[in-house]
Amino acid sequence: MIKDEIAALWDSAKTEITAAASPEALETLRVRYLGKKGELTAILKQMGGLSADERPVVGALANELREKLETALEARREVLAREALISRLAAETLDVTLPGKTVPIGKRHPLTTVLEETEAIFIGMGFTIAEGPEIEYSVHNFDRLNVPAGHPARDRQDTFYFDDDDRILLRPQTSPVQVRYMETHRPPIRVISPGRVYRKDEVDATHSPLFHQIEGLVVDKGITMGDLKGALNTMVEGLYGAGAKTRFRPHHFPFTEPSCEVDVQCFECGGAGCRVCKGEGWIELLGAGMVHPNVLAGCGIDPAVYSGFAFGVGIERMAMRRFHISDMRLLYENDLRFLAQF
Ligand code: 2U9
Repeated sequence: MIKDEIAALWDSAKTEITAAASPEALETLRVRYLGKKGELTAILKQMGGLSADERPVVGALANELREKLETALEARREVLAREALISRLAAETLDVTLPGKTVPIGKRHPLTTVLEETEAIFIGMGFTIAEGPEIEYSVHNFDRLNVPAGHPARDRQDTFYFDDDDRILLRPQTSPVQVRYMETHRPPIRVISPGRVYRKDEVDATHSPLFHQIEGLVVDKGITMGDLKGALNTMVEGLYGAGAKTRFRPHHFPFTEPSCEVDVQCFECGGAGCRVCKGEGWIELLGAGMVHPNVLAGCGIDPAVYSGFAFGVGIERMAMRRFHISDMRLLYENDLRFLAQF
C-alpha cells in the first residue's frame, strides 16, 4: 500500500538524516529522497493507479512527507553548520594575552669574533684579505716555502696527504695562499690570509686536526724587522689593549730568516706570573720573521730589490686566551649552552 510506503520512507529517512555527518552526506540524502529520480518521486508515479477518492488523500500524505523531509534536512544542515562553526572557532582561538614567541637571536662564534677583530686591525693598516684552496699542492705548501724534501714538517705523521707520492695535501698552514698571491701579484704586497688548516693531531684540550690560522705577508722595498714589530705591536694593542707589551724571542722557521716568536705580557697578572701564564708572566702568541730570500725568489720576486715580513697566529689560541676557554673542543661542539656565553 502506498500509505505504508510513505510511512516506511519517513521512518528510514528521518533516521538517516539525523545521522548525516556532513553537508555532502546530507545532500546525497536530499537527492535520494527529493530528487527527480528520488524515492518520493517514485511513490508519486504510482498515484496514477489510485481511485478518484483515494488520490487526494495520498496526495496530501505525499506533500506532508515532502515538507517533513525538507524540514528535517534543513534542521540537520543547521546543526552541522553550527558544529562546524564551533569547531572552527575553537581551532582558531587566539589568546592575545599569551606572551609573544621570541625568536632566539644567534650569537657570533668566539672564533669569528677574534678573526673579524684581527682582520679589522690589519685592514686598518692597509692589508687586503687573500684566500686560497684548502686542498693544496705540496709544491705551494713546502717547496715554495723553502721546506726541503725530507724536512720533518712534510712527514705523513703531521700532514694529511691525498696521494701516495705526497703531492696533494690538506694545507697545514695558510702560507700557500700568500705563495699563490706572490706568484700572481707584484709588490707592494700587504695581505692577510685567514682560514682552516689541517694537521695530524689527536684531539685534546689544546689540539684539533682542524684549526684556524691567520697569516700576514708584507713585501715591498726596504721592509725591515722594525716594520714587522710595528705591525705586530699594533695587532696586539688592538686585541689586548693599548698598554699590552710584547716580547720578541729568536726562533727558526724555514720560510723566514731571521725568525722570532712573539709573546704578549700576561693580561691576568701584568707579568708577575699566575695560573694563566703558568708563572711565566708572558704568553706565547705567534710566530713571525723576515721572508726568506729563497721564498721571494721562488715566487719570482727579486730578493736583492724587495724584502718582506710574515707572521702566523692560531685563531683558537687567541680565542681561548681572550675568552678564558680551557678546552679547544668546546669551540667545535656547537653546544649552545657554551656558545651563548659570548
Ligand atoms: C710566506 C712566507 C712566510 C708565516 C709564518 C709562522 C711564522 C708561525 C704558526 C703560529 C701558530 C702557525 O697557527 S700556528 O700553529 N706560524 O709561527 N708563520 S712565519 O710565514 C710565511 C708565510 C707565507 C710566503
